[in-house]
Amino acid sequence: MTFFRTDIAQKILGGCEYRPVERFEASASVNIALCKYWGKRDSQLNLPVNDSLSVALPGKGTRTRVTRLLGGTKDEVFLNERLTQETESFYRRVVDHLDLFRRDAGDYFRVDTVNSVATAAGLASSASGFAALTRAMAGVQGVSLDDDALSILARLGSGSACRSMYDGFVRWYKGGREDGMDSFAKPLRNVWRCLRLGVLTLNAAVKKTSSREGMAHTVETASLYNAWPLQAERDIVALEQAVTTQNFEQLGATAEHNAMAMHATMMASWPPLLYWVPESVAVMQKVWQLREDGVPVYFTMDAGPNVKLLFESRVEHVIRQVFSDVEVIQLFS
Ligand code: 2P0
Repeated sequence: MTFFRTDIAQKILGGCEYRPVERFEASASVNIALCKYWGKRDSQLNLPVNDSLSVALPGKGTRTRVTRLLGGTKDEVFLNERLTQETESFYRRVVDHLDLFRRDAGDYFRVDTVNSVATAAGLASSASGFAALTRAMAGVQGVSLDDDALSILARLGSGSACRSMYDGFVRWYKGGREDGMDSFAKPLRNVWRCLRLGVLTLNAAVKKTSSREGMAHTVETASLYNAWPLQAERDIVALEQAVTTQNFEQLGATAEHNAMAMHATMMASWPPLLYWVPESVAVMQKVWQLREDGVPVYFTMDAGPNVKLLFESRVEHVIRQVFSDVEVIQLFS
């Protein structure tokens, strides 16, 4: 049976009581996956092929305010204070998400969304964006939903958004049901105070191939893709164990290996897909040299050219010396 996004929204919201308010504001943090989501078993519902595990970046993300437009004739969507046009894919995706929550066809909204990270530069602004929008829409419609339901609704906007419903370490369970009602994220609750993530923004331009297109292309054309879910399965076990035992080497090595395997899979598609720029490779080589020199630092990379470093506070001074423009984020306060 084929399910549409609206069917799932109906399943979740159908029985809810609505207590609409005029305006609601919500925020959500960006998340960086240590075991990546790459490939869907259902592209309509954003159901993944594999489980993934991420960590949230506190203070980096999206703040979204939704205001009910009285007597409006269409939705208005502002991104970083700019009114987006109906022809833009950003506008379309936001309006499609509003449709999930709209009770009457005449319900229109103004959405003001502000990102504190570069949009579409591989820093996962769509994850925090759809997580914040989901919270704001549930708020403005006055529906009370449990955490799993909110995570599912966020996933319908963008897969990785289901992980941005929580802070800290988060695991997205792929689920097995066709309707995806068992595919949502759960927080791990472990705290790792000395863990740091360093963001190296090498190129903040909008990427040519979106993650959505990139993962579909990889699944369709890369014969190496068959190996990916097996690697992800192994990595997620190792990562959960590393988080529980606070084994940094295990966490870093598993995350870096996972990112490299994802990128190798993309490169094996045809036409090839490569998100790196020469500077990305230069950073990787510096990281490998640092490790040879005895500095425990690892990296991960998403669907973009920017590199994120993983290290602990005791080597922060070395990392800042080697990468003078690194932005260091304390993951747990
Ligand atoms: C991740 N990425 O796990 C992986 C690693 C990018 C590389 O999740 O089509 O924007 O909206 O479900 O969530 C980016 O994919 O894709 C992503 P859709 P999404 O963080």
